[in-house]
Amino acid sequence: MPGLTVHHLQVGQGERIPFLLEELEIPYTLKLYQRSPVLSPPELKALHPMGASPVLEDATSSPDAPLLLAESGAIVEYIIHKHGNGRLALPPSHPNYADYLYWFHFSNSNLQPTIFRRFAVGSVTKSNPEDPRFVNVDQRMWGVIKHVENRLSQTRYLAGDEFTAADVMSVWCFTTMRKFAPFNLSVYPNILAWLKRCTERPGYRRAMEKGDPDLAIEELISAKGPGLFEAFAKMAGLSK
Ligand SMILES: N[C@@H](CCC(=O)N[C@@H](CS)C(=O)NCC(=O)O)C(=O)O
Repeated sequence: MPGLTVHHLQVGQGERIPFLLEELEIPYTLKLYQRSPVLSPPELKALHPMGASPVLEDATSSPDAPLLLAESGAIVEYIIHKHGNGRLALPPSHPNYADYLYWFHFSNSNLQPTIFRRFAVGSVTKSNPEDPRFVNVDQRMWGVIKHVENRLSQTRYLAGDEFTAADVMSVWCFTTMRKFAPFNLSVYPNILAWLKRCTERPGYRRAMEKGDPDLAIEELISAKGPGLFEAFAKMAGLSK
């Protein structure tokens, strides 16, 4: 039956989409791709001009010409409003609407780029604590992490007391993303407790079982974080 197909490059941010769909209990087909050896394989590159994961294919309206949508934030909003009756989003009438928007967008617009910039500059500068280029990105990243920690010391979830799509967007930055850009969460107890709450959810468990069964959730949510993605470590010259 034509419906939704999620194209997911394993060990990556595409995991957000099965997570959302499981939470919303919307049926979908999951098409998995393996990194080759780090980036997208040719068949995923051919799917969309950006060649990246996730990509959503929606054949519900026109089975012969399915819609293809990339960008995880856009996909999450599309699914919620087109197929989910607005569930897991907060509406403008909700007192936490602005918080919801802020934290939803924070993930891809601030958190993720800041973490990855610190990793990239760290690779070039050998994370030299006396190199101002590294000091700048390092301080910025810990500032952003502290900002999330402060938020979660006040609220159970990012947008407030309810679990929302803002959490769906952000969890991966603290879990699977650390396989590429490691950082330690030992002194961030509120982030660790939030990660535990989010990843205990049956929707997350089902999504990871289907999409990335080889990832150990206990490692992803540990303070130390998971081990590096091997092919990426090799490429970045980090393997022993
Ligand atoms: N901003 C995009 C980023 C997509 C992206 O870079 N995805 C990574 C997976 S973590 C990817 O496909 N990398 C492989 C490649 O670019 O070849 C989103 O949120 O969907």
